[in-house]
Amino acid sequence: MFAHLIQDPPKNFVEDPAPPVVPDAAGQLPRLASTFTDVDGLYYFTIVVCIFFFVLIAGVLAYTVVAHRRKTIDQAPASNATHNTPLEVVWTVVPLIIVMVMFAWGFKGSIDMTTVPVDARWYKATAKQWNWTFTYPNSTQESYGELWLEVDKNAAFVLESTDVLHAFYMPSMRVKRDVIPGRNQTVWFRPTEVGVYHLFCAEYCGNDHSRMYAKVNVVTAEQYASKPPPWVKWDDSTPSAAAASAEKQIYRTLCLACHTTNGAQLVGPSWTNLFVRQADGTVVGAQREVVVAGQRQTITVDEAYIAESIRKPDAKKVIGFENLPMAAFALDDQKIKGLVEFMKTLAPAAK
Ligand code: HEC
Ligand SMILES: [Cu+2]
Repeated sequence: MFAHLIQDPPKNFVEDPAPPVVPDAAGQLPRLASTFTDVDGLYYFTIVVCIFFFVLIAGVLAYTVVAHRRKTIDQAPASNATHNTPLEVVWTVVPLIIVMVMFAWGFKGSIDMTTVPVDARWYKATAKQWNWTFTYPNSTQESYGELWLEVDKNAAFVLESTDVLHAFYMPSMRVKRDVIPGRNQTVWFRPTEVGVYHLFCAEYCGNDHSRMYAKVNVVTAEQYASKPPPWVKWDDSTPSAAAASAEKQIYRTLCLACHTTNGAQLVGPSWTNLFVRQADGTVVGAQREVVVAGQRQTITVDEAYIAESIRKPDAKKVIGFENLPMAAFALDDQKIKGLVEFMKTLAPAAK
């Protein structure tokens, strides 16, 4: 009866995430790289204090209930004491001291995390529903949904939100900081091990909050200097595969909620049949049935059609999807070219 309401979740919303992180014996995510060792110390201190007092208080309580219970119906109370001042002072002052230790420890940690060392490289992380964009130091180059950092170099972030509250959360680095619209928050850390790490949004920010994911690559100095593809600016002499791989980031973060790369249909058509690979290996545009101002037309897919579909989605609506929405995206020519190269890599062989 409700079958029509059940939809398969998009299967490829994160095409290529970082490898899963296995919690350690204490159920904690392993601390893979961080300058902030205090976070774990305070966590374990708090857990030990909680367990100690739970056992102590529950033990005394259980013992008293059993040992001092009324054994006959007419047994008189053994004591009429209403309070005990020394005991009350002890159970107020001791927890106060413990809580002040936790406060001081946590406060120091939060100050450390936001006091950026002078030699840090500054990145900008822009959060919006529901993706992350990164801008690199002294550069206008951006990457989407994926970030590159150099190992053993302090990385500082200006955190910017263009819409609602988000939070920048990297469990392996032991950092979490709210991203607040209209206010520039900062956070920093030093990645100390080469690897691939997760970055999550940790502040509920709407429908696709759980998909607000970015992959963080911590690479060696040589790899960082060579500027990995999605980060470097490319030009017409760049091999098409490199251009495709550069702008695939856009697909991963902006388009995959509605378009798949495996033929499955979500809100919009899959991208697998936009181009066709011919027997000689050349890739040509496929035929497309569209509605233009109420008229049915057959067109051949080319870069201009793709650009128009992105910048003015309502100009030509694909048959079968006439009533489905796509928001316009203001992407520049270079990004659209890269996306076209990426779409071409999905072309099936001609029959
Ligand atoms: C909210 C869902 C949604 C998102 C997000 C979305 N699209 Fe679309 N897209 C659609 C729908 C629906 C259509 C079909 C109707 C039409 O032609 O406008 C479509 C059509 C297209 C077409 C024409 C496809 C064809 O088969 O002829 C292209 C190209 C396209 N989108 C590119 C993109 C790109 C690039 C992005 C990311 C920057 C994107 N879309 C993000 C929903 C979406
Ligand atoms: Cu968010």
